[in-house]
Amino acid sequence: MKPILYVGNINYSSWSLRPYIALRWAGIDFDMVEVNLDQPGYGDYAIAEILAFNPAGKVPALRVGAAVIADSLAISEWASETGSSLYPQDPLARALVRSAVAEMHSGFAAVRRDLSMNIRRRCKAFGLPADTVRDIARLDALFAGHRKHAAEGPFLFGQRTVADAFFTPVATRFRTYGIELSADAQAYCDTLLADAAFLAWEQMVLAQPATGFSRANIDRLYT
Ligand SMILES: N[C@@H](CCC(=O)N[C@@H](CS)C(=O)NCC(=O)O)C(=O)O
Repeated sequence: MKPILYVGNINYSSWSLRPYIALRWAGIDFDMVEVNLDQPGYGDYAIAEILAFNPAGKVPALRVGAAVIADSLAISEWASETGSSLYPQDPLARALVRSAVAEMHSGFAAVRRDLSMNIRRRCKAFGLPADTVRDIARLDALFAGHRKHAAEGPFLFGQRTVADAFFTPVATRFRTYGIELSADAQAYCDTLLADAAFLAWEQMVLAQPATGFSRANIDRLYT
């Protein structure tokens, strides 16, 4: 049986997009099941449909045989170790990739709070608080700072790595809310948004009816 990736609403679930990209890039054949997060239990990790496969009550989760890997980073690591590697060979380069991934996985709370992923949407954010402006500046510096690898390829560390899978949702947030970036950071985001794996996800989003999300304020911000 193929692994099954359980994801949240694909227009909104930034956590879900990351392992989808990593699995695709690693060349893993998998099925995907989308769970509607806009239902009772959301926010309390108590959606019954999710609890049926992940006792932590969260998506994404990857079922591999009898096992369930229940975290976007753990799934991406599994993809990289099972399929084509998504890390460079050199230990120091690997550490730098992991450092960028860890910074995303455990940080940028203000960007997550104020620039919710909404792939379909285009608007202009205004009046962003200082912590969000700081997060955006740090992401811009992180993106632009790694462009020294540009000679080896257009991704953050040249070739595709788990870091790029983790920053793809951020690139959609910046596009959705019209965030202005430095030229190098913008070029990097453009690379992520032109990638075939992301475009396949975006096609799935655009093929769905545009429904809102009643259990969060994401559709009401900046209108
Ligand atoms: N650390 C986890 C976080 C996953 C997570 O927070 N998922 C949210 C998606 S919005 C969720 O499942 N929420 C369900 C709920 O709030 O009830 C990962 O990276 O996979």
